[in-house]
Amino acid sequence: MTTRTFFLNALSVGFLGLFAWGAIESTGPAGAKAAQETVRSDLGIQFEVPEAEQGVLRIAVFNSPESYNGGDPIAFKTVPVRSREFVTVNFADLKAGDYAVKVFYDEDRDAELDTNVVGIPSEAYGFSKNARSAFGPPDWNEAKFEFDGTTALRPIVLQ
Ligand SMILES: [Ca+2]
Repeated sequence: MTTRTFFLNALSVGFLGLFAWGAIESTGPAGAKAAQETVRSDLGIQFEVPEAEQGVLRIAVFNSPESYNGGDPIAFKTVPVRSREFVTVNFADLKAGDYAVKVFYDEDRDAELDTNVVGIPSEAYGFSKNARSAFGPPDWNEAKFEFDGTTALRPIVLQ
């Protein structure tokens, strides 16, 4: 195996692992209970969607490095997008703390981040803080942001 092949395989695994939550059924926040505390908070995430046609945005919110690195998100949503547009998705009742967001635009609605033959994503994706890494997905420290538990709007540009 050449160094290049190894690198590309590692990159592919990194992306697939990081977006593995995409197949989770969109039934609301993970572990959500019917009765919630009365404190209202609202984390809005605004997306600039490229070349949208019939796909869906699959958005996941993580609150720890462990959940971010292949664990379950604390909240996730699936949002249909039918035209090129700005889309704002709100996540309610998140406590103050550090969060990171992953999103991809699932054009073919197969619940997976499609990749090309060398493992590079062929569907648009993004991370909070618009974190980017030249060598695969950005890590938690690059994508995390502090949410104060009231209201906030975080823009993410999909690329
Ligand atoms: Ca897909």
